Amino acid sequence: MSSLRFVFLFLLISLSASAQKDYKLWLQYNAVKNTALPAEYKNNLKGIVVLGNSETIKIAEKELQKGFQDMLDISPEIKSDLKGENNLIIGSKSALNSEIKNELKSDFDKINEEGFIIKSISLKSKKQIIITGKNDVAVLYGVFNFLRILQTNKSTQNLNIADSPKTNIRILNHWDNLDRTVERGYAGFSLWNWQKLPDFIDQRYIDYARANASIGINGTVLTNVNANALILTPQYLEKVEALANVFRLYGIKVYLTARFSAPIEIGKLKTADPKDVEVIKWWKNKAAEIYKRIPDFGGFLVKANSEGQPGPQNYGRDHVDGANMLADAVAPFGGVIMWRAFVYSEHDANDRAKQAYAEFQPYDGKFKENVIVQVKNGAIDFQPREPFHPLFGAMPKTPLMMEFQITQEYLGFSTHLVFLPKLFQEVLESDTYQKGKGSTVAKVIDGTLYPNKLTGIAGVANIGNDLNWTGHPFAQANWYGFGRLAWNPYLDSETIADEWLRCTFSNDDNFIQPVKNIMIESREAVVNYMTPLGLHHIMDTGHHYGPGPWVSNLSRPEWNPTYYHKADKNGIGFDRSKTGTNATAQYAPEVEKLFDNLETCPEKDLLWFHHVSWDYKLKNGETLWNGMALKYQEGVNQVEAMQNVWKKAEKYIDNERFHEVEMLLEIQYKEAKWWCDACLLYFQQFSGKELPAGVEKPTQTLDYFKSLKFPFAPGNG
Ligand code: GCV
Repeated sequence: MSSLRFVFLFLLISLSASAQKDYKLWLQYNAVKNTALPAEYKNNLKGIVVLGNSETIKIAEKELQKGFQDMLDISPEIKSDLKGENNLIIGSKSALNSEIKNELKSDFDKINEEGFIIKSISLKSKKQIIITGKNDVAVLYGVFNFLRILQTNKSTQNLNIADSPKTNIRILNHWDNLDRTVERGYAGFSLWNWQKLPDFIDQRYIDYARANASIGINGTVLTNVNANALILTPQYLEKVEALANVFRLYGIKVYLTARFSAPIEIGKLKTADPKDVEVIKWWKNKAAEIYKRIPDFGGFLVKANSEGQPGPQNYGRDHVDGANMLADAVAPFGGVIMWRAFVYSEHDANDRAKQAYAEFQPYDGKFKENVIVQVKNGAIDFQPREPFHPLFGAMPKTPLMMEFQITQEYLGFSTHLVFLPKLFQEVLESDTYQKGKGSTVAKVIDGTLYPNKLTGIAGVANIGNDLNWTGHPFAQANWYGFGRLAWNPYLDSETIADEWLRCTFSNDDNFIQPVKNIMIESREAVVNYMTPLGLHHIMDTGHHYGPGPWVSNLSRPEWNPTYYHKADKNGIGFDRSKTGTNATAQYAPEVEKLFDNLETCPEKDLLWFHHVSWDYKLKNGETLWNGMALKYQEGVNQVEAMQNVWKKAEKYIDNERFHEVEMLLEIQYKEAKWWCDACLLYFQQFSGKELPAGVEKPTQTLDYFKSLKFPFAPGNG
């Protein structure tokens, strides 16, 4: 072979090896180098005892084999009997003998249906490790958790873990269209290859299910909330069934979005009125048809009477009528309706932030018991920072589920490194005070505050068919972190970052510490360079790419950034206090008081709740104008600092991912500067003040920034 060809081949092989790293997400199973673990296992582990033979148990068995092989370079024997000691036993409760069941009695009492036990036990004086749960999927969750212990370099001595998910529905919402475009998707096209389904099962479907199971996600809505009724036709249901068959083995239920007008569009009815008997019958039959194919079908997610989507109000009915009609259709099969509270009207000029609460709160207690209302984390729309949605805690008789956005529609697409669990944690920890101090959003979501049977967390997926799934290597952490928080909404984002880095890159502390710091700081950085001090919704129109605080010409008032920042000569910010729209009154009195008073309102939310003069003194003594300008600059500086830290990471990880992140950080820096310059130049027109010392001069004129057009920016549904 000529040396040139050899070099070429070598390059190809090493390239594909690194590309695989990107693809493997947090399931790298890197060799465990720096602990006594390999020795401990090589010498001691006698075999894996597999009890049960379902497909799911086989998946668990294979996963363990792979983990041991890749991480510890051992291939323990697979056995079905319990002879000898130092075995690793896996199997669900029903497959265990009475001696083990007795040994674990109190542990089983501690877990719910999906929970798992990982425990070092002694059977007839012989030491064993057991991974079990009340069903096979729970065992699979336990296996992934056990492997994570190895991946993160923790000890496996004296294991004693009993862990259960705190929410029932832990679900990804894919805003995927049938033509494979993804609304607000920045990682390529949809994973679902409808054209080749049902006969062609892409390996990606299996890998997707495996990744989700590894973090406890148990549901997926395959289609966009801006729905297409065609998905409910037999032609497509056959394809959905094929996906459900793959996902089921990993404990993942399939859900679909229901277009409210489907009875007209595909059912040839004249109306979709939820009180019409033919319509009611049509949905009942449709549900029966779906459940015949997919007995464990999860149910429907519905966006109704929102942003042009049809709904019950088209027929003079309300959200309760619509949701309950669908709830009746799926109830006989155990299905659930997730009804979205993301509603706002162009006919209400007062304050968009108040509308979902105003419309939904009075419905408390009126929904059927298999309806759960899905509420976005904040009252506007997935901004870099929003105070928690006032509906949380305000509907005690209605199950509410959280909707987070994992895809970064308003946070730099898949180009910016932003670790979202930090944002998610901030929301979950927020105290609603609805039942006194300590009534956190997390407690509303997991049913602790008001005991609801249904609980859940949804995340708008950031997954596409890009090689690395999520566009940015670090956006994988947001998928991972979402899953971990859906399982346990009380987890700390720093712990999640630590786990993810170890599982994805390396256990070397010299790498972990600085890079974890980048992740933790990244959310505040994006707030600073896009929307500091409570600013919101000042992005450009349609695609939402880049700054557009000047936009004021859109047909609906509440689509215009000027509606939100209200900058004028006197100051800036949306007055939602008593002197303004009184949106603060939608919160519990303690929170209302806090937000309403300029003195006590947290500065991070200042301009969300108050219109403040340019000379207003911030807590650090700066005027609002200077403080705002310095915050924008701080955001840019933070990205620069992230770049500097990342440069030092080169020696710890593979070239490909290192360079990908390096290039992306460079774009992030440029875009941070773009946001900073464009916003400051624009707001400066109103403040009439110079930029303070420490803020770099803008690189272009305001006219230049205003002239930028991006007709093909991705994700624009
Ligand atoms: C799926 C925002 C997004 C839309 C999205 C909508 C929603 O308005 O820009 O793309 O539509 O939220 O959550 O329904």
